[in-house]
Amino acid sequence: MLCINKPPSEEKKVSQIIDNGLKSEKKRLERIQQILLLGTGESGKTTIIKQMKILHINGFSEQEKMEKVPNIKQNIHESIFTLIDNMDKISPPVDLEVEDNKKLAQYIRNIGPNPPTEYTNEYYDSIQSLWADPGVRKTYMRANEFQLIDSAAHFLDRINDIRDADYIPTVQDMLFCRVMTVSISKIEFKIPYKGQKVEFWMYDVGGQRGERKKWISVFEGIGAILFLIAASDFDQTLREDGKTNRLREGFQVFADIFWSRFVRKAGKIVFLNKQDILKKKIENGKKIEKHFPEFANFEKTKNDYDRAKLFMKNKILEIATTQPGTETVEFIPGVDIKQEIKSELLYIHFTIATDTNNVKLVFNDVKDIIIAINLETSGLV
Ligand SMILES: Nc1nc2c(ncn2[C@@H]2O[C@H](COP(=O)(O)OP(=O)(O)O)[C@@H](O)[C@H]2O)c(=O)[nH]1
Ligand SMILES: [Mg+2]
Repeated sequence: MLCINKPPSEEKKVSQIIDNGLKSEKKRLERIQQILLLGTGESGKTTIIKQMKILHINGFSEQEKMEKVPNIKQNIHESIFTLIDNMDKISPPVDLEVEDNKKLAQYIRNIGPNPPTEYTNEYYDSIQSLWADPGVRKTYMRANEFQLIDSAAHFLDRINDIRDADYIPTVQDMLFCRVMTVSISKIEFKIPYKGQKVEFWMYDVGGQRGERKKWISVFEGIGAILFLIAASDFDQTLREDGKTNRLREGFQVFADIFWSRFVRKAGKIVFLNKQDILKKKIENGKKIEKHFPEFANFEKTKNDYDRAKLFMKNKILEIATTQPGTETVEFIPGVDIKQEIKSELLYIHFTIATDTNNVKLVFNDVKDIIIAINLETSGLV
């Protein structure tokens, strides 16, 4: 009897295609998903890295917490010194309201911008007295007129715990502790997805003007860019020059990245961050139209906070849909070849990077998007 290999039935073919598809998807999921965090200084990049450590690794060890104590104390000193130093420099100036505080303010001024070598009771008592002074509180409300770190109130409010010799930072303290990033660092973690463990590498960089030239060195192989803009920056100026509006700079840097040919294939996700501070500023009567006149007539029907959110989201969409025409690429010296730039999909989220639950929810969405983008760009879907 002759045995002939029968051609596979349609059904078998389909199941084979699905099998192959699943195998390839499985393979694709074995690929490392590389995410790059970008954004101007103090937009919240490092805080997102800390949240990944909390959510996907093992959080902070006792030792890691203890190592941050000097930085937290440094944050306290920088905060009180900046407040005291600026109260008579802003226009109109603000006075201390408690007479006895004047000599304490001088004592802090004499220490200078760097923390003291020894933290005495006199030092902590002085800070507590000064922070309670209504004049200092008024100066704090006008912090957009000078450069104050965002964690100032959090740590000045907690000075009673922090001055304790047995003080161990809480997770919240770890999230609020501000240390400027000057190098490029990477965090690795795995997330369960469709029965597999998908590996993520997330890169953190410095955001200040001088640091941005280093960004290009990490563009290679990046699947997604997570771009942070501090939405609360609308009434602040850049620490780098004390002049440029911080939010405008955030939008500008985003535009440069969005349309950069070096990261054309990477998925782009924007976090409009510091929503808690934005909301508080608006509730305190801070006006966006003072800095962005076009806000005055924007979507008058909504409440001011919702208007602000929509206004900023629209700004980003505007950037993403306003193609800067063609890009000139110099392939041969002296000969310009115009190259068409195509925009990719864009995802926008409103975030509070210091709120672990908020980041957990948002990142759950973001991770799906990143994996989907990665599957797409690898030509599978
Ligand atoms: N209240 C509040 N503070 C934030 C938020 N995101 C970041 N911060 C604080 O802002 C400061 C700068 O954040 P950081 O992550 O260091 O910014 P980076 O320069 O982009 O890395 C830190 O003190 C953070 O705790 C937020 O959404 N809300
Ligand atoms: Mg940083």
